[in-house]
Amino acid sequence: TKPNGSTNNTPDKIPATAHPLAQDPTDIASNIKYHAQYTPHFSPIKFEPEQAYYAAAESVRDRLIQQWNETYLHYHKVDPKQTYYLSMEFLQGRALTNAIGNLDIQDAYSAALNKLGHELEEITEQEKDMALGNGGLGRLASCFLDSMATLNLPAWGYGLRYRYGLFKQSISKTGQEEMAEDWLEKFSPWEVVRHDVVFPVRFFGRVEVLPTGSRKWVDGEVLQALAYDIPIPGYKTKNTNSLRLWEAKASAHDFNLFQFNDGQYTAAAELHARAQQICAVLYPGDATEEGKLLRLKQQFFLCSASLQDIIARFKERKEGTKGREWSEFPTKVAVQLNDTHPTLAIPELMRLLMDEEGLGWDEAWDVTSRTIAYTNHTVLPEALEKWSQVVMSKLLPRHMEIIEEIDKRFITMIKSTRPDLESKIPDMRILDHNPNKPVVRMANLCVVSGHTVNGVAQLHSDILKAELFADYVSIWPNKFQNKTNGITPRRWLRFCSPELSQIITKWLKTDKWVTNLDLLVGLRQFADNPELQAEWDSAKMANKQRLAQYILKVTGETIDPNTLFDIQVKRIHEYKRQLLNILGAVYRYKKLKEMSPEERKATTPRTIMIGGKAFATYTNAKRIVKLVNDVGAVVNTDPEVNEYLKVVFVPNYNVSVAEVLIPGSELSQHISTAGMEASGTSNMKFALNGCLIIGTLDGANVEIREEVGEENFFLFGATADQVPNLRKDRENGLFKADPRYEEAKEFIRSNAFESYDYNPLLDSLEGNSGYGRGDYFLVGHDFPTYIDIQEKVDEAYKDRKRWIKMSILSTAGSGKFSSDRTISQYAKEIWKIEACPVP
Ligand code: B1N
Repeated sequence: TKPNGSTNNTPDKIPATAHPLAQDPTDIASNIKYHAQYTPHFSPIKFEPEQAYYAAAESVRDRLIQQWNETYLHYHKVDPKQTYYLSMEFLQGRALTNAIGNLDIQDAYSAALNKLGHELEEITEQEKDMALGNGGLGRLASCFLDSMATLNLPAWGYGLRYRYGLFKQSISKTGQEEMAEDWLEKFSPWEVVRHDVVFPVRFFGRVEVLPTGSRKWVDGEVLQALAYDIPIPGYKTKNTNSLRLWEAKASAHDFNLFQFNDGQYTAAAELHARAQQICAVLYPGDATEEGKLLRLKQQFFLCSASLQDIIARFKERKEGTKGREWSEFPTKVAVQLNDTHPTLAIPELMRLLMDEEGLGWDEAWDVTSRTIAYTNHTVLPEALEKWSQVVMSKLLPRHMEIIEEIDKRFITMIKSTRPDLESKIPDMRILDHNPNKPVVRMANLCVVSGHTVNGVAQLHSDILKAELFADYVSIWPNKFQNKTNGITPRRWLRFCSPELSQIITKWLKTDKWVTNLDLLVGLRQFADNPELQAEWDSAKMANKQRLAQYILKVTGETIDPNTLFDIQVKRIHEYKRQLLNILGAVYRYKKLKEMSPEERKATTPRTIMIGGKAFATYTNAKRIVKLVNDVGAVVNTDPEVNEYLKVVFVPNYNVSVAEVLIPGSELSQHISTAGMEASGTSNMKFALNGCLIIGTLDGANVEIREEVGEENFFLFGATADQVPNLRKDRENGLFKADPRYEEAKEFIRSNAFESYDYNPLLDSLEGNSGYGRGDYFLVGHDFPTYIDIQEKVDEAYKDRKRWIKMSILSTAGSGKFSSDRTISQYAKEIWKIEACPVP
């Protein structure tokens, strides 16, 4: 202990003493103060919320590190089979509330911070989101990490440490603007750099044939991958897993001192600059050849570093148990590919086994194909990755050889065992020799090489088997599985809505639902109970008020918590049909304008909130963002209607914004064209929080409706099997537009909102064919049933008792959508791993 009081403006009576495992608030306060003084990041005058956040986070990290190390050592000792979840994206959001909650020390931390003159809620707001992902796919990876730790599964996440995550969105007169999101601006207290975990990763170069006949990848440029670990605590368990993120570095001997002293500063540090580019940003724009090459480098960097690490761990443990064979590798290692983004793990594992470890092709192939499994997240053709063979041969010459060999052997196998499929070979093979642009089809490589392929909701998995991968199903009927997505009930209910959680615990007489979400069905028997209904109503109202305050803070708009809160938040994409939502809002506005004041009073007042980011170069998505803002500007300032309707664009939608929006919502929109949204996961978060869904029969909506009951789900729109014929009808001029639909579009075209030219956006709904034209997403077809069901929503909301009952039943039916259930199924049915609890 050092004398205190001289530095840091903290209450003097609390000593600054290291108490890494403190339990009582006074000792925790001392430990927080210890960090403020002895692991400082700021000058020693202030102890404002920001300083308090860093000190509190470091004190939480202290106790995580203890159980984190124990977990690693325990896994090392037991040597169980482990899963490695390879993903280009992890959308972690904030860590402090989650860590404190999982460690079950909220009350003590809250009291400790009070002693230091702070409020826990205010402190946690200081943390920047770790936004190393785009949307659902990245957030799914993060929910999975939470469940793997909570279920005590020996599992790792592997990703990249992007310097800048998903851009920060702001809204100006011209629409969306993007800014770099600097999550590392003031360092992250959650990452630990492992200076002893470094692997070389090569690019370019050539293949050398050795006198033995074996092949070796040489020359080119070599960068270093350095590991940064983030602790992943489980809920009320010691097990604390790791998310390992790689950073690219060049080494000192790549710095040309001679050139530098000669004044050639840029040239001297060229490789250092190229290393920095690799992890500079999440998803570099791929409109240019440079952008495409950089993305491919990122993918390979992740795969190569991760596999070298996995193999090193296998070998390290192998030495302990004499004589373990390479054929045992798949009994110790399961690798899951989060979409095709880390597909290069396949040829990289083949290369490492053959060229570095000396295995033959057949042995290496057996190990690789028994190790790797692949999750598909989309059937959208533009999202199915295809890499130019020319680019791949230059950047990864040895991998291209290996891919060619896999392709060749696959074709040979078909010809000899399945001559009936011979005509399908051009579609099924991995290499597409289109003379204009020969490409490698990554999904095909995954299906041919992996032992299991899964979709992310039942409907999606059915579509994969019936369409995208139908030909492969006839060869390997048992390779294809479904794993319906899930969400962690800790972040998405227990921590983001403490009020509702408390009520659930009270009525179920247990808090076990937090790790056994099926217990929520127990609420069904009380759905009509007026006492529960009153408590439920007031908790929802508190969450709505918190949301209203947030909206006021970020938009300046005042919204009324007594109106129906209707939310659609997700990435802006034409298939997600935010345009249908806003056309509905425009139609509602027009009808309200035409009503008498008395008629207006009889309507159900609504606040429509829409939020989400548009990819920077996706023109129509950006136009939709602008349209929502422009409609809001008119509607919200129209004194005739703004008591009954507001339209608000929520800027910069991200994980921590979702944690405020979702608990405060009553209706949420999941209205994609049927067959196009693989699953959706925010639909599950909303339903879990007692929010009713208006939606199509798409993705996981189908299963949510089954679980909550069809009377508690506002269904509309075409079904997936009708979509192809509806598109054909459209092409054949057989589509008849509903007059209400024409009215809404005409209203926008008449410049009712802004003199901005919305014709190009609306024109995408006209004509009769083509992707993105001729209303490919069937907004026109689904508009009338959408308006009809919205009227049913308005009616239902007028009956408060009925609405609250539906809300309770929605939560009660959400048990299936815990990521604990999803991960248990992956563990059992794909990875074959078992829990390894730290004693
Ligand atoms: O993955 C989510 C699903 O719930 C969503 O329905 C699905 O749209 C989403 C290329 C993707 N699919 N594909 C992507 C992400 C980044 C990228 O560069 C594709 N994201 C999804 C979780 O299963």
